[in-house]
Amino acid sequence: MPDELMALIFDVDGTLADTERDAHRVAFNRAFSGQGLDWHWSVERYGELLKVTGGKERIRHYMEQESLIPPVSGDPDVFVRRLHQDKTDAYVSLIGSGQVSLRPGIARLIKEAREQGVRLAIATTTTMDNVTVLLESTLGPDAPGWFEVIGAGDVVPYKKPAPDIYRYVLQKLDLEPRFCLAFEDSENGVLSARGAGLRTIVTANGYTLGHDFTSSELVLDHLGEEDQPCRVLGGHWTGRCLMDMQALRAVHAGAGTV
Ligand code: XBP
Ligand code: MG
Repeated sequence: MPDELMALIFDVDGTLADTERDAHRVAFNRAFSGQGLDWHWSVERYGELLKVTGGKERIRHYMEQESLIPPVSGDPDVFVRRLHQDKTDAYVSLIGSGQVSLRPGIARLIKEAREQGVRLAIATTTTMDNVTVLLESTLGPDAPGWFEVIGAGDVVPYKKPAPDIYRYVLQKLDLEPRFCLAFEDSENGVLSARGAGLRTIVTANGYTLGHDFTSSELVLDHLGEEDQPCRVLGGHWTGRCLMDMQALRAVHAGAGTV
C-alpha cells in the first residue's frame, strides 16, 4: 500500500508567485534609497544574492561582500533590522497593490485540494506579513486561514537550506513526511524539504533553472493549467502534464503517469 497523500506544503517565493525579481528586489532597493543609501541590486546581482536565504541575512552578506559599514553608529544588527523592516513595508505595499499574480496551476490546485480535504501548509523563509499579503491579494481575504500551518521567517533559527522550517511545519501538522508533498522552486528549498524527509516537486523559474534538483521527484516549468500544459524539465512523467490531485498522488506514489 502506498502512503496516503494527506498534506501539501508550499514554499512561497518563486513557487506560489514570481516574487523575487519584481517585488522583493524592488522592495530592497526602495528601502535602500529611502535610507539615503546608494546601494542598488540589479536583476543579475540579485540572482547571485538569492543563494543567501532571508532578507536580513542577504543584506548582511552584501555588506560583507562590499565591505560596507552602516552609515549610523551603534549596533549594526539594529541598522539591518530597521532597513529590513522598511523593505517589508515596501514589499507589503507593492504586493497589496495587486501587481503580482500566482503562478500557473496554483489557485486551481489549492481549490481542488481544499475540496478533497487535503491539508495545506506553508514553509517559507520570508516574513509572515509578506505571506499574508500575497495570499490575501491573490486568493482573497480568507486565504491565509486555508493553511493549517504557516511556517515563516524567524520562527526557526536556521533558514533554508536547513530542514528546520519543514520540520517545524511537519511537527505542527503532526504528520510524518511520507504523507506529504512539498513544492519548491530552488535548490536551497529542495535541500530543506529533502532534509526533512519530504518528497518534492519543483517548479523552476528564471532565477532557478540552472539549480541542482536531482533529489526532487519531478521538475516542471509550472504546475499546468487546462489550456497551458506544463513541461517536464527533470524526473519522469509521461502523458498529460497537468498537476491535479490525481497526478500528485501518482508522483507521490513514485509513478510516472496517472
Ligand atoms: C525566499 C527568500 C526570502 C525573500 C526575502 O526563499 O529567500 O528571503 O527573498 O524575504 P524561499 P524576507 O523561497 O526558499 O523560502 O526579506 O522577508 O526575509
Ligand atoms: Mg522559493
